[in-house]
Amino acid sequence: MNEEKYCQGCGVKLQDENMLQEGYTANLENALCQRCFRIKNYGDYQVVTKSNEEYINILKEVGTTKNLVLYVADLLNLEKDITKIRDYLPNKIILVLNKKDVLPKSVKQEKIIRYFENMEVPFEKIVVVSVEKNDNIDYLLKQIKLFQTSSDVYVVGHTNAGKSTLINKLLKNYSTNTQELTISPLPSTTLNTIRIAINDYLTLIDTPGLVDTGSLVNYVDAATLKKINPKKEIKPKTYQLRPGQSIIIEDFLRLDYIEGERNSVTFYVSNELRVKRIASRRQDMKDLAKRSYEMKYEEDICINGLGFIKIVNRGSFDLYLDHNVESFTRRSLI
Ligand SMILES: Nc1nc2c(ncn2[C@@H]2O[C@H](COP(=O)(O)OP(=O)(O)OP(=O)(O)O)[C@@H](O)[C@H]2O)c(=O)[nH]1
Ligand SMILES: [Mg+2]
Repeated sequence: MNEEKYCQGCGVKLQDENMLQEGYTANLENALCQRCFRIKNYGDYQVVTKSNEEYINILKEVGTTKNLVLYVADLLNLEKDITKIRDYLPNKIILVLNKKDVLPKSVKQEKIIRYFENMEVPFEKIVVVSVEKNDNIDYLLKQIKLFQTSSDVYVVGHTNAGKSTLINKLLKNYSTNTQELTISPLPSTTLNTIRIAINDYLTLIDTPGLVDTGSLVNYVDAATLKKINPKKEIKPKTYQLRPGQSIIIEDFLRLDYIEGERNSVTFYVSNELRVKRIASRRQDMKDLAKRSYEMKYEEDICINGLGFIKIVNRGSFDLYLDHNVESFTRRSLI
C-alpha cells in the first residue's frame, strides 16, 4: 500500500483518483493539491464547505494536550464572545488580535489590550499584531517562548483570522524551512491540521478555522468579498444623526435612527464601500430583515464580516440586514 501523503498548503490528504473530490492531484509526488496549486499560482479560489463539527473535534483534541495555544482573531470582526474558546481549551492561551493595520493608526494597542483585560476568564497574554505589516511579530515570538510548555504550539481561531498567514510570517522571519501554507480571502482555506517546524524548539500546528455561518462573507460573490475586505487603513465615516435620518451601505445595510437626541455614528468598514446618509425610509431595502437596538452610551453594533458601527449616545435604532448575517452590540472597542 502507498504511504499516505498530505498537501503542504492546506493539509488535505492527497489522492489521484477523483478530480472532483478534495485533495486531488494529478501526481502524488506533488507537494500541493490542485486547489492549493490554483490558489497560489492563479489566485483562482475555490470554495470548500467544512462542517464545524470537525473544528470542535480538533479543539477538543488540542484541549487534551498541555500545549500552548495561539488564538488568532480578526480585530475588525471579533467574535461576540471571545472567551467561548475556554469551553474547549483548558490550555494556556495567547490571544493574538490580528489585522491592526486596518484600524485607524490613531487607535493605540494599549487601548485595545485594556478593553480585553477585564474579562472573566483571562488569557495568559494578549498581543496585538499585524501579520501582513510584520508588526509586533518579534514580541509575539518572545511571548510564545515564555509560555510554551513543549515545542508544539497550536494555532486556532475562526476562518480568515490569518492563522496560516501568521505561520508563514514566522517561517519567513525565523526559519530555514521553505514550506509555505496556502492563504486566501475565502473561508476554509486550511482543511486539516498541519505541523510546521520553525526550528528545533518550536513546531506550529495550523488548524482549519471555525466557519462563521453568521458572516457576510458566506453570502457574497468573489468581487464583493474583495470590496468588503479592507486592505488598507480604514477611514472611519462619522455622521451626526437626528431621528428620522438613515445611513445606507450600498444594498447591504440600512441603519435608521428612530428615537433619541442628536447622535454621533461612526462606520468602521472598508473604504471601498459607499456609505450614504438619506432621509429615513426613502430607500426600500427589500429582502433585508429588521433588528431593533436600544443603544446605551458608547456602544458598537457589530456586523459579522463587514465591520462595526460606533454609536456615542443612547437611542433606538433599526438595522436592516440580510437575515443570515449576524449582528450584535458591545461596549465600544475604540
Ligand atoms: N489586512 C490584513 N489582512 C490580513 C492580515 N493577516 C492575514 N490577512 C488576510 O486575511 C485573509 C485570511 O488569511 P488566512 O491566513 O488564509 O486565514 P486562516 O485563519 O488561515 O483561514 P482558514 O484557513 O480558512 O481557517 C487573507 O486574505 C490574508 O491576506 C493582516 O495582518 N492584515
Ligand atoms: Mg488557514
